[in-house]
Amino acid sequence: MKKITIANIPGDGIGKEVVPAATEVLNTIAAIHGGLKFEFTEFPWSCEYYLEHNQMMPDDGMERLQDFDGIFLGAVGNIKLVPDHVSLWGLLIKIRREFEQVINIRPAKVMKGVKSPLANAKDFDLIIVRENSEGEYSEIGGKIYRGEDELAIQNAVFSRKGTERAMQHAFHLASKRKKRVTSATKSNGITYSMPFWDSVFEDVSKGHPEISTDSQHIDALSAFFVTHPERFDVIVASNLFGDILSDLGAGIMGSIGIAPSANINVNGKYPSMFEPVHGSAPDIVGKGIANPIGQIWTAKMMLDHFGEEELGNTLLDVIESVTGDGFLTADLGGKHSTKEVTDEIINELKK
Ligand code: GGG
Repeated sequence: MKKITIANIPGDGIGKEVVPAATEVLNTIAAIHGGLKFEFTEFPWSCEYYLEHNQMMPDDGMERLQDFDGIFLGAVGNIKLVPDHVSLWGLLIKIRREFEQVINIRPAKVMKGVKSPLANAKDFDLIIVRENSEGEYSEIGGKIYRGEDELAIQNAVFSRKGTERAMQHAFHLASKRKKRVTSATKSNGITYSMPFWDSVFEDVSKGHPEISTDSQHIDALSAFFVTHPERFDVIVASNLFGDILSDLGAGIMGSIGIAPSANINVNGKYPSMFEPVHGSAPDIVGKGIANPIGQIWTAKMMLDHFGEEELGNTLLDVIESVTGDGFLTADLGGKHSTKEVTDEIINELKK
């Protein structure tokens, strides 16, 4: 029996609704498989936890997470209770940084039965590999002066090691797909970091002659993303470019409620963390209408990560057959509840 230990952190808002839904789906998959067992341990760390304890997780929180195989997170944030910079940096970003989850993978695909704002939506099926630890989101910089002389400086940091590992991961993913990697650059405008990014991409490409490559400036790439989505398979991007592109991808998918993501620790020293792209959505909490697909698709990414790609692909096929049959929550223009969509996915899995 293959046992996989998972730390469940439902977090805030609809995280508490969609994590149990996706956990039920994973338990169903394990039961059907027979040789696989998930052992879930739930942690109540959230903004409500903060109100009681004045911190988002206990002092030994990271040690308690360290020995799990993976972390399955819902959403973090409730600005009515705790400022976002406190809740996010105290839990979500803390885990990403301290567990060296240096790569963020965000697939984007228009599912059957889902209306996309894109006319040629059926060709939209790609993966964005976002460098997750440095780039434009370094915490290096400062502010000086006041009034009309006020000045803010933010440095972007691109290390060879960080850039290379994101690119290597993109090539690895492309080798299992259409064997194409596009690099998002802006070396015609950003004069040090982006030419460096391009040269690392050239070096990494040489080690993967079986993969076709191209490099596009982020502005043109964003336009092609919409007009010629068939040109893309795996896109590797810096922290900022990847962040923007993946939200564009989520928009094209029809709803941020279905977008999944994985934060990967590449050296295997710490657990990776799997979370949907969406936040806690306080406006729909408790109504039973949250879209569970972002979290369930995230569960598929977790299956892939643990070497269960066949099961992961089956789960994605089932999700698509359920959306194709019109089981859609309100964010996708449907009338079905979280429970109805989840139950239908479970019923389909059992067939
Ligand atoms: N699963 C992604 C996540 O929780 N992101 C944090 C975030 O965006 N928080 C703000 C919010 O939930 O509204």
